[in-house]
Amino acid sequence: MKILLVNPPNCGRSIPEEQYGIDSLKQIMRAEPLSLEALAGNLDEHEVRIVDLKAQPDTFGEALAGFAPDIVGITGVTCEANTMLKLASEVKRESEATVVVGGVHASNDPSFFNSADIDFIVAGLGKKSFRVLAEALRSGKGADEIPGVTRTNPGGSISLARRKCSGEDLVDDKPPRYDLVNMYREHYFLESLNLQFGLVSVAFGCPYRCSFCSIHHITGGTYLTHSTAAVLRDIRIFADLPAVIRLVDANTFGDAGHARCLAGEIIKAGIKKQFVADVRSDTVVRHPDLFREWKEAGLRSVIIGFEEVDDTRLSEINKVNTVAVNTEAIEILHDIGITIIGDFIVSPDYDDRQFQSLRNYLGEHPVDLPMLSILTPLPGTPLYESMKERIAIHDLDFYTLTNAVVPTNIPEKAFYENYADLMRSSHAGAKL
Ligand code: B12
Ligand code: SF4
Repeated sequence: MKILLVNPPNCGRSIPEEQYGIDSLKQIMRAEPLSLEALAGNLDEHEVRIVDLKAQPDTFGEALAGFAPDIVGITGVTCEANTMLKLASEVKRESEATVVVGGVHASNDPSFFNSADIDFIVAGLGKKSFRVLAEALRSGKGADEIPGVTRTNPGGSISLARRKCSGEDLVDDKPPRYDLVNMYREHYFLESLNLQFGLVSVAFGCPYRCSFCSIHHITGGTYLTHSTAAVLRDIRIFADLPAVIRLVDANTFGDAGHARCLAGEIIKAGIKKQFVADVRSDTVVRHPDLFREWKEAGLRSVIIGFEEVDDTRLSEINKVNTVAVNTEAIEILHDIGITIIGDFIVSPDYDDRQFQSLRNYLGEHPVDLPMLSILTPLPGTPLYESMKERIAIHDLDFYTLTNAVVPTNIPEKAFYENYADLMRSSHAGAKL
C-alpha cells in the first residue's frame, strides 16, 4: 500500500504577541519527525513517503496529488490538533485515502479526533499497531480488534482499548527511516545556536506522573528502553552529519543500569558525537558517576525539568523532587562540565513576588539556558482534570505552553510583561 506520513506545519497562536505586541517569545526549532521515521521503519512491506510541513509548509497538496496514497497518517501535539483536523479534511476532499491520526494529542485526548474526516485513531506507541492496521486494511480483514487503535464513530462515542505497551512495541530490529527526510535535513537546525542535529530514541515513557505532563499515555506509564545495540546502530546512521544528537526521550536515564551500559558501549565503539538528553535532577544527584561516564561518552548538555523554585509548588504538581535536589544537580553538572537547559514552569497564578523568586533563583543558581513555559492544563493530564473548571481558552491552537489558558492572578498584560522580561533577561548571553 502507498502510505503518506504527515508532519503538520509549525502552528499555534500567541496571546502575548497578538494582544500585547510582545514578540520576543518566539523560538523556532525544527527537528526531524522521528515519530514518522520510526513508524516508516516498520512499514517495510509498503511504499512510504514523509511530507514534513514544518520544513516546507506549502507542499501538502502537491505531496497528496503526486503520490495518491491509500493511507495518510498524521502526527501531532496538542497545539497542532486543529491543524491535523484541517489536513484530514483536505485528504478527504481531494482523495479516497484512509486517514489515521496518532501521536501525543491522539494518545491523550482520542475523542477530539472523532470526526468524519478521520477513519482511525491510534493511541500510544504506534510502530507495531500501525503496521498491524495497515496489514488489516490491505487484506480487507477487520481492523476493529487492534489494541490501541479505534475506528472513529462521528456523532457517537468511541471506546478505545488502550494498548499495554511492552518492549515488543519498540520493534528494536527495525531502525527509523531517516533517509525518508534527506531532502529536508538542512532545515533541522537550531538557529539561535547555529547547530544542526539529529534525533535518536533511547527510551519511552516515564515511571513518574507529574500532573502537567502528557507522556503517560504514550506507554501507559511503563518505562521501556531500546537495546544498546539498536541505539548504537541509530547513532551510527548519522555517520558524518550532524555532530550533535538529541536523545529525544522524556527521561533518557530512567534506568541507570541501562544508561551506564550505553555510555560504556559508546565509548568502546569510539563514537565521536555530542549528545543532549533529558534527565531528572534526582538522577544526577543519585548517580553523579553516571554523568561523568556520559561526559566521556560525549554528553554535552542535559535538559532538566526543574519546574518550580518552591517545594510546595513542586509537590502540587507531583514532581516528587525538591528545590535542594535541583540546586545540588546544578552544582554537580557544572562541576563535571555538562551544560544545562533548565525547564521552568510559570503558573498563571504567579504574582510579582513569585516572578521575583524565580528571577532570584536563576540569578543565584545560573543554568546555561533557562526555558520558561506557562503551566497549561493539557487534555488527558491530571492537571487538566483539576483545572478544567477554570479554563477560559479551549481553542487548542493556544496550547503551545506559552499562553495562560486560565485567568491570570495579576492583570494579564503585567503577567506577560513579567514573563517576557524574565525570558529576555535569562536568555541574554546564553550559550551551550
Ligand atoms: C522532538 C520534539 C519536537 C520537535 C520535532 C517534532 C516534529 N514532529 O517535528 C520540535 C522541536 C519541532 C517540537 C516542537 C514542539 N513541541 Co515537541 N517534542 C519533541 C520530543 C522531545 C520528542 C518527540 C519524539 O520525536 N519522540 C520519539 C518518537 C519516536 O515518539 P513519539 O513522537 O511518541 O511517536 C510514537 C507514538 O506517539 C506514535 N505516533 C506518533 N505519531 C503518530 C502518527 C500516526 C499516524 C500513528 C499511527 C502513530 C503515531 O507512534 C510513534 C512510534 O511509536 C517530545 C518529548 C517526548 N519525549 O516525547 C516533545 C513534545 C512532543 N513536544 C511538546 C511541545 C509542547 C512542543 C511545542 C509546542 C513547543 C514547546 N513549547 O515545547 C512545539 C510544537 C510544534 C509547533 N509549534 O507546531 C510536548 C507536547 C505536549 C502536548 N500534549 O502538546 C512534548 C511531549 C514535550 C513536553 N514539553 O511535554 N517538538
Ligand atoms: S519526570 Fe519528566 S517525563 Fe516523567 S512524568 Fe515528570 S515531567 Fe513527565
